[in-house]
Amino acid sequence: MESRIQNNSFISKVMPASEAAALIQPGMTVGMSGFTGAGYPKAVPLELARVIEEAHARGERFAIRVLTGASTAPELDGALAKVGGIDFRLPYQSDPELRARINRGEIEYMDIHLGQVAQYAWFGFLGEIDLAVVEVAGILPDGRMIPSTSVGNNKTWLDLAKKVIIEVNSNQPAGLDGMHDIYYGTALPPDRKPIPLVTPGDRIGEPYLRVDPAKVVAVVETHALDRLGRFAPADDTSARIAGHLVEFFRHEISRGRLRPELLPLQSGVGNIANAVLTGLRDGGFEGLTAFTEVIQDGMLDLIRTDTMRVASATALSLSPEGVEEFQRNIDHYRSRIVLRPQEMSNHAELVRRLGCIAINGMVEADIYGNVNSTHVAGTAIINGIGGSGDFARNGFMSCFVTPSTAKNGAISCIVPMASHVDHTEHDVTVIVTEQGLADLRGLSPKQRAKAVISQCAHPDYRPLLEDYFERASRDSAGKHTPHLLGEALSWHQHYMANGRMR
Ligand code: 0RQ
Repeated sequence: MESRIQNNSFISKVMPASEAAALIQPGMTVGMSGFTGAGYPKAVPLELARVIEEAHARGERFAIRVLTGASTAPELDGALAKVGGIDFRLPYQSDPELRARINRGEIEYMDIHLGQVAQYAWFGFLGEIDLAVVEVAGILPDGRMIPSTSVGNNKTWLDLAKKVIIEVNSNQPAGLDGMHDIYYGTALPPDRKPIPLVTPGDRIGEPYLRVDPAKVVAVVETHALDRLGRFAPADDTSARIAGHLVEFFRHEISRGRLRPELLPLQSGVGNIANAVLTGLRDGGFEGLTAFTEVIQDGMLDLIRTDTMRVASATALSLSPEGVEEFQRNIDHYRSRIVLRPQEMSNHAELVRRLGCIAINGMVEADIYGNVNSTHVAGTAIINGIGGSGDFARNGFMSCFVTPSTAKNGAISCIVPMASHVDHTEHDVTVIVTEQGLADLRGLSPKQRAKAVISQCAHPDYRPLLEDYFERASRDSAGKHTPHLLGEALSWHQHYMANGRMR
């Protein structure tokens, strides 16, 4: 383990996780590492949950504000939520325990674009950051740190926090050294300069994270795996969605609007996004690039097979088999993968300059192309907007994918009016379900409605949507975006009352 902590000042601060956790006080705002189940602290939050539980047993109030990169794992979000230890949380979560408490109204959760978290912290919008708890893969003799399997907001937490706890995880591969690119050239308005990145693989910073050693109050050694998810094998629905997109890309190439190597891909989380990447591999594409947030198994496979030349992201989110493959060929992946802070991976300036093709999952879309990525029936959050908005608004084109129905057909994912809007009709260019693909570019609202209903709706719901649109077009007060306001959300109401939309 000594070899992972090569700086004497850091060695002198090594202590058990329980002692480090005791440094965290009620009411603190704590910036933690972690992005889509990778690179989160694995020991201190668990010990903190124990401290909080004991405090509650004594009748003392103890909760903190938790800021992260994105979702973490049961050892962090799950453990702290379970003991009532989180007052406020941002920006993205996927833990069942945390989600349940947010939806019961017990935890305040701010759902915010992942690309904006760091600048909000720097602007002072999130208050003071009392403490950072950050996992790294190692500490160099000069005190710089080798980042872990995610970078997320770590640079910002380390820079802004008053005190810092470092977890050094010797289970993370040593070969991560050299894979990261930490850009220290950010500034606040009005002093910002252009970010000098013009292709996805550019390295514009340095491979290591810096921290003021005087702020480091504890170093904790761990040896634990990231949360490793599994992906469902592509089924007929996801394969059909992938097929429609691949056909669309081919069509765009034939019309001269895309090159054969496409443009840098951004691919969201989830099984369908993963299946689309597999579809691209099988579709014979070559020389692809990615400028995205998360590298899932599907993208790793594209890199392994040389279908993809280079991928920029802020985190890896792999299955156990994916991790095995990553570690086995880490030198190959280090020459193809760049991991950056999420303020860079999701930066509006860069996404727009590179012209990313954004592909993200969604909960529902309405007939006019407004997309709900986050809330069931408008009120219960699933995960959060994540980075989908950073890419949807700023990318070259923005594709949203979903099966046409959910819950065994009880729900139509194409509805008259979205019950919550994360991506407005102005930011959505393509909607895809297993039924087909609606290309919304250059269309007015009524033209979009016809395309979405005819191409994307499930046959069980299509006649109902046609009927709604026809009556709205006749009876709506305004005829630009026709709606029957008393009826627009009735499908959701029906679902809440009867467990099905029809
Ligand atoms: O619930 O598992 O209980 O059955 O939502 O749905 O079809 O498995 O799809 O895994 O691709 O997730 C939008 C959640 C889709 C994801 C969302 C229910 C459905 C199921 C999951 P069950 P699927 P996916 C970059 C980009 C926002 C963040 C983002 C997401 C569950 O894509 O979180 O894009 N996106 N980040 O049954 C009620 C509907 C429903 C529905 C699906 N209309 N009504 N429930 N479900 N449609 C990455 C990051 O930012 C980190």
